[in-house]
Amino acid sequence: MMPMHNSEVAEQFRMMADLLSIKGANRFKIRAYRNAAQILSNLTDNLLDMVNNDEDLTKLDGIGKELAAKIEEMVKDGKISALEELKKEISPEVAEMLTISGLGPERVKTIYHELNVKNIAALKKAAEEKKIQKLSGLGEKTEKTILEAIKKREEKGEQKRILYSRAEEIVKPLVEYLKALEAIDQVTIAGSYRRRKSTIGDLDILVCGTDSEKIMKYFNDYEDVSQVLSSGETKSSVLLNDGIQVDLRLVKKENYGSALQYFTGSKEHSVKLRKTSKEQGLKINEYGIFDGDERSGGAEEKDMYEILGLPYIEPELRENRGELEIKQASDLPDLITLEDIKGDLQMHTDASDGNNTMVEMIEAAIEKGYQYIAITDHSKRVTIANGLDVKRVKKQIEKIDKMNEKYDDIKILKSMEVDILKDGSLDLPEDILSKLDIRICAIHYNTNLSREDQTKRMIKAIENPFCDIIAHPTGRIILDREPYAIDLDQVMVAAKENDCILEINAQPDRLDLSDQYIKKAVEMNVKLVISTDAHSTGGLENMKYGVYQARRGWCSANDVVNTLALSDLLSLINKEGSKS
Ligand code: DGT
Ligand code: ZN
Ligand code: CA
Ligand code: CA
Repeated sequence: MMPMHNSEVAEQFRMMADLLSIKGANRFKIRAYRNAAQILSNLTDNLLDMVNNDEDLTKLDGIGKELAAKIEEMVKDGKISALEELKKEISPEVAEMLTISGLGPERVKTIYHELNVKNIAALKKAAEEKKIQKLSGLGEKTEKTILEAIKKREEKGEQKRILYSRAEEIVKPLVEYLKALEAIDQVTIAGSYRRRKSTIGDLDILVCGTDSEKIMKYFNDYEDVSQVLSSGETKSSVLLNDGIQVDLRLVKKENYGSALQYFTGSKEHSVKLRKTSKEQGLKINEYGIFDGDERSGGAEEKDMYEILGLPYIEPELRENRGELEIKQASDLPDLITLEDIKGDLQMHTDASDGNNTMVEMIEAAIEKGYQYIAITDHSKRVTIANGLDVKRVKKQIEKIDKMNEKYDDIKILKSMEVDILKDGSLDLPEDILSKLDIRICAIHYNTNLSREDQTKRMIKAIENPFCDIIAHPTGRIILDREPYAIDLDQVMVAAKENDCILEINAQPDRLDLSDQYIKKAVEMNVKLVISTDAHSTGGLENMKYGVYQARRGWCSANDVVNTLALSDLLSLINKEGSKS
């Protein structure tokens, strides 16, 4: 269940004002939206809560009936129909021109209407062709400012990143396509994709093969390529239709290992590796590892580490976070794999906001070979997800008891995703919490508390003897929503002291905890769990993304509780139950 932030509503209002101003609408109307956006950004009450509690929104400064209705629409439907209509008329890309310094709504309006310039790329072209200076109210100086601003923006690399899971969808058919060509012997995706970063800037593909011309032409002809940026004998760069860049490099078989090491990165890791080799009087580059003029290796990637006396470093660890300071392979973590996972401890059914029935979720989990799952529907506070009140939780408990009688192959744990209320207390009473096998607690509302208050609230929940797991600890949505303000270092200390388990939420746009904090948790010996938070049977497949993230955080199987056999998991939880 995704909490709605005030800032999201404010953002929609701002967009509304921008588009209306480019359209040339009534300036009072435009100002009303801008004012409202400003007010909502600074509001301490949560709009979602207000709507859910049927509070009168018009009591807020600057919010009249019309805007109140739009806020409700946004909270309930996730969008504002008037804005959607407006976007059909004027694309948000037109509004993006407003972010170029020197351009306000008046000027964007003129450029759009006079030159039919609809995005920043077209704006740049028009400026280069000196068309902007001819427009009334613009002139040569503004044109120059615009061009400079666009160039600066390009240098800063306003490159859009995509989720790892999206990159995976792009990579699969592309790799198949490449492998189908006989002239290509070997294909590997390097770069951040191989390191399994949560987001990917561009894709870096290494191939080995015989006929350069043929291979490059074949790659450039791939049906999803929209533009060939550059193409030479050993490298070709293209843009795919959705704007993602792919760099293909053709390397010689004898250099494959060194090239793979080089193009896997990270840059910081490789810089450090080069320094290490220098200290030993050796030289490394994408063509191999050299002692003077003599090549000591590079056909295999492991050469690049072995010859330097280092253990092989898994790609997920190559971020220069201490991995190259470790000299013994046995001191590196034995990274967790998907096969280590024995169960899934967060999923929803149609009792709250899931799409599948309990039976469907159970059977899908059996299919995956799990020993156990926890059914974790939302508690009553999360009204928007049809959260369960005490009466419905009791029914759910009975239902799970029956399921356990019916299914021998799997244990279904009685659980709930219990909302952590604003004051840090839990959304269900103790007598019902005590009837559950395991309790997952999470923040969904009041996400804009101060850092101090949010931290206190979370720690209070962690100190509650009924809190076994904290789900999605920061609430981030990658590429979309920042984590709420919280001091995770303090949270982890509290988790450690109270034997509370922290979740690595495996949804590819959450991956919450982040890799850096997972690594800290591992160092502190805070227990972790990888859960899919599935809202459908298909959602159970996301487990692998959580595992990748855990590997990036240096996790071995024994850092993660859902690698335990059921009996061990239960005794761990029960030990916690008696912690206070
Ligand atoms: P991304 O694409 O932003 O998600 O991240 P990467 O790591 O894939 O970075 P990218 O695509 O710029 O470069 C791919 C790899 O090539 C990178 O991980 C390491 C290597 N590389 C690129 N530039 C340099 C460099 O200046 N020095 C070294 N040592 N390696 C580099
Ligand atoms: Zn949740
Ligand atoms: Ca890349
Ligand atoms: Ca690249």
